Amino acid sequence: MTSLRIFARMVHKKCRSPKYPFGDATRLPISDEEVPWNVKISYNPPEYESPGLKNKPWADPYIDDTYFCPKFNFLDGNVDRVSFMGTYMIENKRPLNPEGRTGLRGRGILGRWGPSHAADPIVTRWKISEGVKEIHSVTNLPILQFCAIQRHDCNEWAIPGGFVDPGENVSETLRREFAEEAFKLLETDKEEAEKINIAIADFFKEGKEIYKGYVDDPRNTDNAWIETVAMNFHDETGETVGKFDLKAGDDAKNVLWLDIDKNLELYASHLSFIEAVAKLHNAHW
Ligand code: RP5
Repeated sequence: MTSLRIFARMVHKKCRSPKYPFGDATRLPISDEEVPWNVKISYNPPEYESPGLKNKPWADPYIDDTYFCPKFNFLDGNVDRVSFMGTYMIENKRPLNPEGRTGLRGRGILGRWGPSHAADPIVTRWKISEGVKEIHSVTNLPILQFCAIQRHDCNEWAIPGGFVDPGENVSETLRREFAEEAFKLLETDKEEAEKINIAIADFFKEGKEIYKGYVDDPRNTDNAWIETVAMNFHDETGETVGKFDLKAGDDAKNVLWLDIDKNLELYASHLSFIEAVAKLHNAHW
């Protein structure tokens, strides 16, 4: 599995917007030039830790708890604390965001100190009109669609991704998240769920890795951030996964096949993954 190498390293922006998306935390404003840790500035940002993380089985303890001895930069039991971005620095027991300052200390709403690993299934099919691929009038290229969800927390449209459970294989996370968020499989009647499960299981065997690395997610902080593996699963005929009715699962408000276009506004850095997929299929962008 090798990712497409078209991603230029960008300064993170979505995780620097003044208001943290949860709680009442606000970030210290910093300029693009002040983001890298090696640029010396006087820096004293606020700290935020969501009170909801306390005693959650999927979350790390508070960083200063004496019994909490995480092995940052290593596989720590079944918790993966290795970053796709290389070895990250530790300062005052806290891991430092490999992409630099965000204007907020602490781990915010994220369960892990350091990297939280996610997986993003980009499921695509062609837009078909009257039995043929629809061609875009400006670019003269066929229009690709991807299965998108509308997030409950911010109403933005996104890839139906999710966090990798400790010890879980990424390919299992990709399939599980898609089934839960786009097909509401946990609540679908048994017979229909069985049909969908079989179709998805086969379909998810053939994927192309699009991206592996840091996500510019609004929940990131100086000490906690999201990384993902984004994979494309393409239904060329629209006859496998593309033919089932989509149904938004618990984590989603809505789900639909969204036409891919460079003017879409998507959550976090998801648009850059979608651009790579459009180019991979020589589709309209
Ligand atoms: C994003 O957060 C990742 O790319 C992934 O799509 C998502 C995982 O978080 P939840 O959707 O589970 O909140 O940055």
